[in-house]
Amino acid sequence: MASRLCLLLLVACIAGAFAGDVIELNRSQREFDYFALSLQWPGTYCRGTRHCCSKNACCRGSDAPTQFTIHGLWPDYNDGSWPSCCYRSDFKEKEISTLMDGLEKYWPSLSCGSPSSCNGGKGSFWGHEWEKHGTCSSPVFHDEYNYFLTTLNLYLKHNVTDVLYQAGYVASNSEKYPLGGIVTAIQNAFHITPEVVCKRDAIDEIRICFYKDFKPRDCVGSQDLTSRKSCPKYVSLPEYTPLDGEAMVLKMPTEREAL
Ligand code: U2P
Repeated sequence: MASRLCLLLLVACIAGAFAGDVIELNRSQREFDYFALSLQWPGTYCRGTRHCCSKNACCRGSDAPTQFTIHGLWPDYNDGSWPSCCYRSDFKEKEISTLMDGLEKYWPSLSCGSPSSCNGGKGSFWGHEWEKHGTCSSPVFHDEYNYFLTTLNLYLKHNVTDVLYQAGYVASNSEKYPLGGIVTAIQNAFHITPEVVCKRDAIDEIRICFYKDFKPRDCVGSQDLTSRKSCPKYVSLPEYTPLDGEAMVLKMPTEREAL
């Protein structure tokens, strides 16, 4: 009787795994504590663009993004670490096909690279974010659609670019702004302290954080201005000048290369 029960359970588990395409990857990771919505500044990121390809939003010429775009919604721990690749759930772009317009606009890849997926392959930026971070957002999210939809809504509700703009912090290749002023503008708008990440003196990312019910909260890396790892006291928000048309055409993969 007992062995029959064991067999039934095993069959049920295998059937479940194949039906949902979900296989437990790393059971040892405990439930996360909070979410960080990580936003990247295209002006800083795109300056590193040396060649172009169709998936890189830095290469959209005059349509290249000029606002913070989404890097990811990351489940994090209060000790500054984070879980990753929590179970196997291979990214399926068709599950989020109805969100494509918003994703292309607000959550584009800013590179031509193919980031690694959790099972060792290479994939899209969205696939990387879902598999590495989205799978660790349980029990809040269990599927791609809700993870991406909620992230887009959170982003649209917390317009960091506009908050900085209203405070006079606009993209510029000549101005330097006090880091404290940028942090204060965000504190005033959302009543929380963000985390700011820089590449040399240029703002690279701003992260705003949320409890599991999406009420805003301080980020863990935000407590002490002087320990804000990578940023100096005065920072820039660089403008990005898209590569010229010739550079783009020359470096675009041919149809054959793209196959
Ligand atoms: O900061 C460098 C990379 O580390 C990952 N990261 C950082 C902070 C955090 O709270 N969670 C997290 O995952 C990011 O990796 P990615 O998602 O890009 O693979 C971040 O880029």
